[in-house]
Amino acid sequence: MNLHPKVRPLWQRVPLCAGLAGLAAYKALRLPTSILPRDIKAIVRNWDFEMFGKIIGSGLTSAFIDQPCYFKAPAKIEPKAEVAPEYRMSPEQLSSFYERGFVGPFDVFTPAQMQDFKHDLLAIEGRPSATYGFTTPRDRHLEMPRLWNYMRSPAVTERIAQILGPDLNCWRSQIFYKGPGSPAIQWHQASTFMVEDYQDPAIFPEDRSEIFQITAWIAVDDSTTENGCLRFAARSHDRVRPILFGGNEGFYNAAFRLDFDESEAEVVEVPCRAGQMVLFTERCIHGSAPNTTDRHRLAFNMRVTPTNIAVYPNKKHYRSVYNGGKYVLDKWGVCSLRGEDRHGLSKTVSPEQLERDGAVAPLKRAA
Ligand SMILES: O=C(O)CCC(=O)C(=O)O
Ligand SMILES: [Fe+2]
Repeated sequence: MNLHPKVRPLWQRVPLCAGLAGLAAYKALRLPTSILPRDIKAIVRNWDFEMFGKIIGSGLTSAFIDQPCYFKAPAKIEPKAEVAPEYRMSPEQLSSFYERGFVGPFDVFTPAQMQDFKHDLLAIEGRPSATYGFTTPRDRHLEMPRLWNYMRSPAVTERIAQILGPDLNCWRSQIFYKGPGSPAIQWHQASTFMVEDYQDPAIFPEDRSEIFQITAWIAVDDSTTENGCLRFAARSHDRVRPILFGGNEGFYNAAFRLDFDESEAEVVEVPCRAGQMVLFTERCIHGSAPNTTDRHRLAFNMRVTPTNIAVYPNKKHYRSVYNGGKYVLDKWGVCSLRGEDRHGLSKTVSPEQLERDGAVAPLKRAA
């Protein structure tokens, strides 16, 4: 699938649908996939029959771009880890997370800490990544001990542990620099992050209907209605929606529209002061409004899984539809955020490396 899926003329759609039906049959018959070309192999292996059904049934006008999942609320809502009293979520906060798909904001750092940290983040943001070799907002914690130290601070990890359990890996982080006047980040959601390159999932949960991934988003600047704070379609984490072809809304480098009606949703804006954190499941539809101010809005996020989930197993590289670029995974690894990784399913980066000053030159303080 390309970045801007358009509705094709009928004479193209008919044979393409027939081809896809052939691939669905190939999958149903469990024929060997190793002999297939790369792109075809990814479809046969990673698409489930609901994905085939959607694209074929819609006559190539709609498709799932991530693996479908249906959220199953836990029978009993209780914290999955014991934490110190100061980090305990109230029963209302915990229930609100499961019911609405997000919770927060929580105070995790002081505005003064973030005001100081901001200079370092801005300095590194424009430099080529030591991990990937090109400028990208992703995974700068692998070369920036100060960022890693914020990410693993108990105010962050102890809250995530109550949702995901005691043993946690962080598999990705991202800096979100939203420049003055920059456009909205459109409504989006993800399940296993197949949405990244439309080929392979990034994470492999045993049961997709559980909460197997949490995003922690931390404001470095105050985020407001005017500069594009986060917004959520509450309760939309019940399922992953397909996209409609022919949409022209921008989501970074991609253009698509979720099959989702904003006017029927309960849209909740979550302004945060600098140093506050919001936790959400990436399958809750979310985005952020345009920045209508003349100042940037800076934030970072981190994506966390329990250690029983493999991330990029046997994968050498992936392409990001959204950020652009080929991410070679030689220097990437998950980082143990809390507890112990007894499963060892993913490549890891050692704590020693994370605490060591990265390969980048010393940071100059911006004026
Ligand atoms: O910072 C933003 O505006 C969007 C963040 C987001 O989509 C995410 O953290 O998953
Ligand atoms: Fe997102």
